[in-house]
Amino acid sequence: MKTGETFPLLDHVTSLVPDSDSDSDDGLLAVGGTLAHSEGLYRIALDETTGKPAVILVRTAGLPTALTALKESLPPTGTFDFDRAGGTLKAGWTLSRFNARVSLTLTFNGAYTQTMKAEPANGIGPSIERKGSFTLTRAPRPHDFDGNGSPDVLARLWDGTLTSYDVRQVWNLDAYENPYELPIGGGWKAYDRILAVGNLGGTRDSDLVARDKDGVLWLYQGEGSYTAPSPRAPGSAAAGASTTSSPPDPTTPTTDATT
Ligand SMILES: [Ca+2]
Ligand SMILES: [Ca+2]
Repeated sequence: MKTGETFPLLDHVTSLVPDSDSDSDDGLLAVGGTLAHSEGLYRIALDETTGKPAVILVRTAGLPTALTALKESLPPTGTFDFDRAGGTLKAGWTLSRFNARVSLTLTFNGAYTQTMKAEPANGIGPSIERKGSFTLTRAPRPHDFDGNGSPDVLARLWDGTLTSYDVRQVWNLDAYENPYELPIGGGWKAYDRILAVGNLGGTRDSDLVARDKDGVLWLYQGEGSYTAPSPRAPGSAAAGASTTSSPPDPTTPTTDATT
């Protein structure tokens, strides 16, 4: 008899064979799973009481059908001491099955916000998602102007833009890759010398000193962030030079500075 009705029995099936032990001819044995009862061997047969097909778990495989995190090592929360951790940050999952798409998204906006997500590739069951935020601390490194732990090379472009190249990134480039340029800011034509002098004080990060056309030295405090050293209007002069309240007008550079 066919009624055209459909009955949800299993959420997925990997194999299906006739059930030789069944009293009727239409019993089936299925390997598959339900979100409610996990992976295993199921018997599908007509329920004598209701007259409708029903599914009974014969033997469980001990694994959930829903994507499940069996073990997890999440990114840190709060403050994370990058030096103490040996300069690595690990995050990982042991999932209940392979067919999953896993992603870890880190967003930096002063602090790091992380979203770790695992989606079932077969569409069965919900995704797993973990969210958190943390800040990284690390002792400053020499010539590390963006605070990522490796030294940087600064270059002044023809238009007076100061830009930074990270040595670690350059070092690991393949032949067909270009180095990543981190623009710091414009107006650096005003100086005929730009020197990475190490940490002169103030901030704990390495600083820059630039000399303008009048011989005035300008101190740029390193800030150890991805936008540093900020080309703010120099407010401090170094080595006993005078102080002004606005940046000098750009002049033709006489020397390109790399440090
Ligand atoms: Ca760096
Ligand atoms: Ca400093």
